[in-house]
Amino acid sequence: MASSVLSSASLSFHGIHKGKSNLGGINKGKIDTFIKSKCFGRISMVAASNVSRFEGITMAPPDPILGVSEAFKADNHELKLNLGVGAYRTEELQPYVLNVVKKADKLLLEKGENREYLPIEGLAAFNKVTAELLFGADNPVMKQQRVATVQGLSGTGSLRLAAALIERYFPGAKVLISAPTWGNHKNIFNDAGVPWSEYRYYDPKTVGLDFEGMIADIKAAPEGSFILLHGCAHNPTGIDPTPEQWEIIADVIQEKNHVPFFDIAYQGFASGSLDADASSVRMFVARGMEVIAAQSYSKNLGLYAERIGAINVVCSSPEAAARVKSQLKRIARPMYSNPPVHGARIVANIVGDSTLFSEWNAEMEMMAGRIKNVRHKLFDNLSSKDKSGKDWSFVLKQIGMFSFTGLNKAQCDNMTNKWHVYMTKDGRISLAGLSLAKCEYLADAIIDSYHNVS
Ligand code: KET
Repeated sequence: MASSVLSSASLSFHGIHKGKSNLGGINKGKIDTFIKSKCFGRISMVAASNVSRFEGITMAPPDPILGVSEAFKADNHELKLNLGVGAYRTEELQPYVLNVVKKADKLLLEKGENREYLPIEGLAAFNKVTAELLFGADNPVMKQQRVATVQGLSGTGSLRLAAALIERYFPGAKVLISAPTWGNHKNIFNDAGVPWSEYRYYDPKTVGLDFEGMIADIKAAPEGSFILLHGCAHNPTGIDPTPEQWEIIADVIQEKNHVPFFDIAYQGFASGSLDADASSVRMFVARGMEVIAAQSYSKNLGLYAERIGAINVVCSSPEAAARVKSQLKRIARPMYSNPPVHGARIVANIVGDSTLFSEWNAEMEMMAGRIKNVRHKLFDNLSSKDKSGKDWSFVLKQIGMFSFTGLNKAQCDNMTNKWHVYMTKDGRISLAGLSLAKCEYLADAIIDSYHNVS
């Protein structure tokens, strides 16, 4: 304590520095008296000017998703359940590090690679495999070098780069986002200064897709708009278009000369298959369309904190792709200079090694399978416990990490305040944070909130 008083004092007051060596045996009370007596004038001066320059800055609200985890931590109730953030948990509700990631980590440690800066665009080996995973290694766009791929700070950072590109090179162009969508999309486009509006997506009556509304709104958007689409496992609704509906969406986007802009944060997590989950993106590319796609490895490899993902822009010529890539680098450089290396090496090593790659696929299937199991158990519990005759089958129709319960804000508040179930206020629950053992408790909480809170 005494030394911290001394060192902080010595930082602020040059005069004390000299005295420091003479104070070896003095206790804290004496030091305080010493500081006050020697420097009283100076201290009161500091206090007088102690009105913060930041006085006008108001308190920001908690983040609607990540803020839920903070509230969860602060609750001491033994039955508490965190179904807020989309992060995979084991059946014991513990965070999960994939075995294949542990293996890749060990190999990287053995190799003892250096920590030099990456190039602005990221690790070349990562950029190659990430585009191949998304589009397919034998996709002609890869051979024709028509894809500009830049490693980003996971899905969020990659979306942000694309947003900056749109703001700079398509001034005034609008991004259309689904209603509802992942909460951070609006923040990303707002901060990048990109105007956005919503297209209809979710129909509360059917707890399904409002396909007609979606098509009408995309048709009505100004020509050349950017249409943000969730590649698979739509967040927060868990409702994806069917393959036939995807084709119609692509028809309309093509007719209107819009640009499809995919956010694909759950590849492999929706169905358990990387290829199946990329089929929407690949279908658009196969039509010869120019496509933007932001990828994330937070969920499918559990690399949440490594911040690893990529932005891909499929262009109609290799020359355009090279120019787009150069401009993405130009945007990244003053934002964060260059991306982190560790997650990129993990992905590149896993995808580049056939044994590790198949192990990854098996673990992804296991994770997707666990989520499907709790989805079924939750549905069974809801159906058997709720005697009102309400149809809960929508839970089974949804896909991916989430279930959109249809609970309103007051009902969600009841889930948290009465039942200690933490979830986002839009009615979304992360099934990845649920165990089979907790399904019955959750069903009780949902039934109570649905029927007893209006
Ligand atoms: N897109 C979507 C659709 C998405 O759900 C997330 C994360 C991201 C992008 C970005 O993830 P990143 O870790 O930046 O690669 N969603 C979960 C976490 C979050 O909100 O940040 C969630 O919805 O809970």
